[in-house]
Amino acid sequence: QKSRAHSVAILGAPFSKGQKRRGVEHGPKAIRDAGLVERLSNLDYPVHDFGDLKFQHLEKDEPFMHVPFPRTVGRANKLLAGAVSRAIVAGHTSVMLGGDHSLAIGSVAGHAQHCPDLCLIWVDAHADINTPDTSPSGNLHGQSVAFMLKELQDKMPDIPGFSWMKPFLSSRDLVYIGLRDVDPGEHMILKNLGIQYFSMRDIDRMGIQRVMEVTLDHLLARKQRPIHLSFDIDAFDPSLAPATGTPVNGGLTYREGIYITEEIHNTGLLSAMDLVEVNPVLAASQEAVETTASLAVDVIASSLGQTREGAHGVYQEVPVSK
Ligand code: B3U
Ligand code: MN
Ligand code: MN
Repeated sequence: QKSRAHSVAILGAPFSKGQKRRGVEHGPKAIRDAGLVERLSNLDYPVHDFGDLKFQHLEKDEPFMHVPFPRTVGRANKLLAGAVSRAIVAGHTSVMLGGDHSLAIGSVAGHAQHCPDLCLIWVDAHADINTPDTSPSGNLHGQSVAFMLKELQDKMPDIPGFSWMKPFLSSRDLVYIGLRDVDPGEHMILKNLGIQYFSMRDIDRMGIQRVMEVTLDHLLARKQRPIHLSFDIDAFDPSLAPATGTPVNGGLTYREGIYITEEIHNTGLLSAMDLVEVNPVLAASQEAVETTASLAVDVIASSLGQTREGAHGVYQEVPVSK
């Protein structure tokens, strides 16, 4: 097996101000309740659950343009960046449980502090690459990637709350998988910057096996480097992940999603990941919550080495009683 034996740090990020619906702050609890730590303990490295980050509530946080809660989101991400960065320095693979996808700003920024050559795989129905000027909603969870990209620096205004960070990622170091709801301004940016992406149509056409081959080749062919996986649960079809804020029909199948994470694990280069947008409050039933949260656990476990073919663990040979 190629994967380095590693310890895992779980960081809960109960935060929802990157968008306007309530409930996504309960994502970390739902994912833990679905048995995350227990499932990861079946893999062969230590798991440290560092609990939930405590985000501050800001009394005064006026919108910037039509962007709500800018200082609150900026402050939360600064805190998260510090926590992820410390987890990486301590030698852990960082697993951030969201919360909404604006948290990827801090998670990837914190990872990049110690792994400046990292690459980013963004699995999502959405591109989350709006700038405040292209965003139809103003919501920061639809703008996370725009904060990271060096090439968009001159398109991004100075948003209050974000002076702690500078763009750190090149557009060639990013690949999207699962897109099917992309705003016009986002499509312009994807095309303009020549960003590698695989929409659901591309997956239909090429198959997930080829998509992963091209993805990993695009990011790793020149050199091996740390991978950050940012996984939005709404990449899956809503029939599999109903408990999320902005479900979009025609998403990943279970097998496509797990194949993505198995392939990422098999590189041995996964260094940090996010699992975001599980919203237990928006689900129609408790069963819908459990389906979604248990899918999130499968995604995380598979990213960290759980295999569908099984594993023989401690066995060196077939045991026989004499
Ligand atoms: N692209 C839209 C919608 C959206 C983005 N991310 C989610 N929804 N989850 C926006 O608001 O930027
Ligand atoms: Mn997203
Ligand atoms: Mn999404």
